[in-house]
Amino acid sequence: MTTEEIKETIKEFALGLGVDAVGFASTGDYRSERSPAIKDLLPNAQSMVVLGYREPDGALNSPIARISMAARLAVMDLAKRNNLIIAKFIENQFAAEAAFVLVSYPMDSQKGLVADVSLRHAAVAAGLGVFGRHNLVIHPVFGTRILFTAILTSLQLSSDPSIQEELCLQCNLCVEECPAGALDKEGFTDVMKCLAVSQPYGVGGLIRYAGKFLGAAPDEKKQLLRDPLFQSLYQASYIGQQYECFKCEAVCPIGRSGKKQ
Ligand code: B12
Repeated sequence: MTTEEIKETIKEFALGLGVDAVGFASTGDYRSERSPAIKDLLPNAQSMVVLGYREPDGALNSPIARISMAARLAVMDLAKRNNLIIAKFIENQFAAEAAFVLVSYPMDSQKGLVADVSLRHAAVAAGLGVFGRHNLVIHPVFGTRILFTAILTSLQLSSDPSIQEELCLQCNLCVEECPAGALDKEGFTDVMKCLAVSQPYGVGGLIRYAGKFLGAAPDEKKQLLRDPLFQSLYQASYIGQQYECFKCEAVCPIGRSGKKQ
């Protein structure tokens, strides 16, 4: 089989599992300054298969973050399962090694908010999109409403052609509608501002709650455990109900309607 045939075989297999977009990148074309080297993650890695999953319009158009989060959790589940199936397919069919990263977690706590693989840079390298004003990757069909995972493999596969067009409309809606004001400076997301609004029940919220709880009198402690805030923290850590904001994805007009496939 030629490498193009191998790519086509993997792509067809992945699309059959509910993946919406598939691209390939040679590790040499993946450039993410702050991320670890791919060789540190899988010494024999030569390329990566980048998988894109569209998030449903309805989920992102809902004013209730919980509804958006329901679709996010489903994408995360599907993507996790598919990563394993596709990695084993690659190993079995082509006698190669394959390992993968998930949508968000696990992450190295020592590195702060830098993941093992920057999936936006991987998607760009695999010809699946370009960065927009919101610092998210815009896919030509699905717009910003797409999430990525990646499978690293020892297969030597060439990169798909990169997208040359500017897909961002520079409409500035993402900047104007960001409730945290986290996108004011071009090419930079103010992470702390974004986190405060998008993940109020994340580790920061948990630390604040724990501090309050530890300093409380016994009666107050009972009340604090019945507080809806405790329920939200519990849901965030237990079922991964993390995000309370999807605004920069939701307001982006690209890929919002029309035929998807
Ligand atoms: C940690 C993390 C965050 C952190 C920090 C973000 C950050 N600065 O990187 C927080 C919590 C703030 C966050 C927020 C969000 N995230 Co997030 N996040 C991640 C995660 C897990 C790791 C990212 C990472 O390693 N960053 C560190 C390094 C790589 O970033 P960096 O080099 O500093 O690059 C930054 C800038 O320099 C700039 N940049 C870099 N190169 C270039 C090039 C150009 C041309 C431009 C214009 C900008 C630019 O963009 C980056 C953002 O600040 C990824 C998943 C993954 N494994 O990649 C998801 C991921 C980036 N998040 C995603 C999403 C959707 C979100 C949110 C919308 C929240 C939500 N509800 O889902 C917001 C969007 C915020 C925004 N508009 O920037 C998606 C993006 C999908 C897409 N289509 O692009 C990802 C890829 C998850 C996924 N698997 O699909 N996220």
